[in-house]
Amino acid sequence: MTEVMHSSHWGAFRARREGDSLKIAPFSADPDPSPLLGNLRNALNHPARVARPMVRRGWLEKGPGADACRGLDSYVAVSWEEAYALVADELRRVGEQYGPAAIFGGSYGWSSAGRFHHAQSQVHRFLNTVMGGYVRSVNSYSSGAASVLLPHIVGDMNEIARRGVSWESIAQHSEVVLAFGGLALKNSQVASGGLSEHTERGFMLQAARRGARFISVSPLRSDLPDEANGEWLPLIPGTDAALILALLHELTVQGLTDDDFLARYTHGWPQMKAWLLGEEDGAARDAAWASAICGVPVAQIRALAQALHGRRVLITVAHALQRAEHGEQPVWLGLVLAAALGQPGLPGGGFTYALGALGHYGKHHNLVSFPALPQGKNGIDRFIPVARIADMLLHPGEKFHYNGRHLTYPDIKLAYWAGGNPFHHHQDLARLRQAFCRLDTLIVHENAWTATARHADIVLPATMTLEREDIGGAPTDRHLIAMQPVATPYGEARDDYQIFSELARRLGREAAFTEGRDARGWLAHLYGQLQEKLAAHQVDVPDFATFWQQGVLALPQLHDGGRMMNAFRADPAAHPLPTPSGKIQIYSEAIAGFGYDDCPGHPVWRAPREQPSAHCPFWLIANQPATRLHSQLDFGDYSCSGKRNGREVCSLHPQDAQRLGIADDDVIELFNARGHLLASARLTEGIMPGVVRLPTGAWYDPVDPAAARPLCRHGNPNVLTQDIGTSSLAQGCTGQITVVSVRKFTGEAPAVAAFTPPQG
Ligand SMILES: Nc1nc2c(c(=O)[nH]1)N[C@H]1C(S)=C(S)[C@@H](COP(=O)(O)OP(=O)(O)OC[C@H]3O[C@@H](n4cnc5c(=O)[nH]c(N)nc54)[C@H](O)[C@@H]3O)O[C@H]1N2
Ligand SMILES: Nc1nc2c(c(=O)[nH]1)N[C@H]1C(S)=C(S)[C@@H](COP(=O)(O)OP(=O)(O)OC[C@H]3O[C@@H](n4cnc5c(=O)[nH]c(N)nc54)[C@H](O)[C@@H]3O)O[C@H]1N2
Ligand SMILES: [Mo]
Repeated sequence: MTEVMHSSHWGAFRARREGDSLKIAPFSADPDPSPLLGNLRNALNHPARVARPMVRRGWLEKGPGADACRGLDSYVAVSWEEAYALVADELRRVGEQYGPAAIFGGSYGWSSAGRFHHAQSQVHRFLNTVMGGYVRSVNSYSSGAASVLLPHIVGDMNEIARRGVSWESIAQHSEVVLAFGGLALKNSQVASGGLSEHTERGFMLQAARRGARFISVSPLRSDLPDEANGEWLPLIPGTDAALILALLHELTVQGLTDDDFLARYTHGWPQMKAWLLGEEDGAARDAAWASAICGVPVAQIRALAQALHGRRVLITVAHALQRAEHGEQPVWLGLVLAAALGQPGLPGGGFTYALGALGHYGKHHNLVSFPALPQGKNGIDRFIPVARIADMLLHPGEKFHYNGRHLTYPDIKLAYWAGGNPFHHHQDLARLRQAFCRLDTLIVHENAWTATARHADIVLPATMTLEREDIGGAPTDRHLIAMQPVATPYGEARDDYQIFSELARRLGREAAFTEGRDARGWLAHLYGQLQEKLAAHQVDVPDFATFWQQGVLALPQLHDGGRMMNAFRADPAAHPLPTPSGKIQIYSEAIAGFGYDDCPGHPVWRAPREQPSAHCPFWLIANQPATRLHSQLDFGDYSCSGKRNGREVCSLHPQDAQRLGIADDDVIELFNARGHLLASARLTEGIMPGVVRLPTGAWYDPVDPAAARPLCRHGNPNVLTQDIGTSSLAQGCTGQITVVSVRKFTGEAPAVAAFTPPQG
């Protein structure tokens, strides 16, 4: 078969089919291609793919309704004709009986890189144009706390993340890069919509060669690549806020704060300073106080404060830190620390959010972005913060706090999911199962038999990206990619668009949904819009047919990284920040006015409700996996190469292992009040004692899904994590850290069955 151009969230590539496997060559302009491409090699015909429409037996026999059998039941294969009829009838029933406010269409998830077949965009457009709307979810699992907090205190998150300080500027100007949560290259290999050039490694090398000092504050040494030639400052998970408060205290008492900057560009430093010094409550937030909380020695805290003074310092705070209870605090404090050092708006200095967490950040923006599929109008104005899904389903009608509002959970009867995997992304999976059991109906479009598909009532087989035409592109990637198909659909799989078009027809709304276009028609239409937008800037690009044949289009970019803060520093009166004071809000009257004890008017330290104890002595870090994107293609070659005997690998310190009688490669059990799991032990000095690390993304594989404390034999950390919000302000996801107990597993370990499809 001929070679085609294609793209994924982890990179552009050329592909050719050879028998059952794919030959993949990374995009020629990519200086540091991602090994994640290896997961595509064996994906097309993997037995874990969904081959036919399937309906859960209990739902088929008893009809819609709450059912505790979800996750336990068998499936019945049906024809597409029957499947369409069942879905259309059920949508009609729920729409007529309860209205669109009983449909949850949040459908959170990353789906695939193509911008037209992007499954969330498809399901949202379908529910808007055909059903009149749906209850949506807001914010993300990625940055739930930061995206709500930052507009109160500095401005839109994008301006200090995607449009923050550029890697070029760091390579040229930064003297100290203080990275809370590190700058792991495993993370920057990924960007939503794709990235054609992986450049972070090169930029870090360049900066380090010039003499820039990288300091990674993290429980894991591997969060800073060797190229950065940096230092590792280990701290106890979840305690960065205490450390930063002590740094601020030290700078203050040593007279090392930039008081001119604080006076001119910030609001509320006096309140903050008084609190740091303990003027109100007699409790100084000094190095001794913080050391007892974060485990960093007093002398090291003092030395770090000194090292930050008088230098060009860039501070970055990884998404990970805010994916924890009170996750708002380290983000706010990172900004305050940069301000106290007088750095925001200087080349290579200041605060940039989540640098390196994704391949988007620190990059340049395209002059114009590829247009998104229009979503239509949602007639329902009800929403939840995305990670409150189980609360919503378990507590309809109950009130909750969010960003100054007192909202009510809607009463949902039907959830429609395409392109996401809640049994990957959500916390406390036993509780999530109970929540999904309350629904009348769960409809899922999937490529593969994920745990979410296994809890659904109707599973419709969706094509995967390699089986259809699309256009891949991200606002921060200068290449637009024609994603040409390399295979025909697996089994009876159909495109999400094709499925929704047929459902729309049966519900009498075909024209509203399709606007008379097929998939190719939409690609040409969206490309035409891009062409028009570029023409308005006097940029000519080839017509669609030529682009399609070329496979790649280079787009013009802006080089305006850090533009908001640079303009503000240059002239704060002419370019105020979009905050109430027009300045950096070290104190926020708006947040104070909400009256939340878990997120008061200036940043603070608040201890988490669960902490290590004799019962659960370890912190578990459940971070992003190095060998895949979330749970996508967990059955792929590269992902499987990172497992041992099919189980996910959990890292722990040799001291802890010795005490527990655990050797490298042993099967170990992690457990707490919510569940337990099996994993393979890996001993490493690169982790703090008292901390274990198990990445996310191993497909949830419970021995008994209905158990009160299920056992996942594959190693999915979300069987253990806590399902609580970051605070009343943002209600973000808190899955990154949780407390657990660890022991060696004795006896016969059950074989992993995650990739074996259910009976049907
Ligand atoms: N404990 C813990 N949990 C976490 C995190 C953490 O740090 N710790 N991180 C969180 C974060 S940041 C995120 S973003 C989430 C990610 O959570 P998700 O985005 O839900 O994870 P993915 O595995 O990317 O799920 C995408 C799903 O879409 C399917 N898919 C791909 N292409 C298509 C398509 O074309 N059509 C259809 N219908 N389906 C398709 C894939 O098979 C896959 O199952 O996880 C969160 N969960
Ligand atoms: N390979 C790969 N890359 C990815 C993804 C993936 O699934 N796979 N997912 C992408 C997505 S959607 C997102 S949102 C980003 C997420 O970006 P992040 O959330 O920043 O990524 P994580 O790997 O979860 O966490 C980064 C590091 O923070 C450290 N850390 C954890 N807790 C603490 C703490 O309390 N304090 C400090 N100082 N450090 C801590 C951990 O050691 C961890 O390795 O990653 C993106 N990149
Ligand atoms: Mo994310």
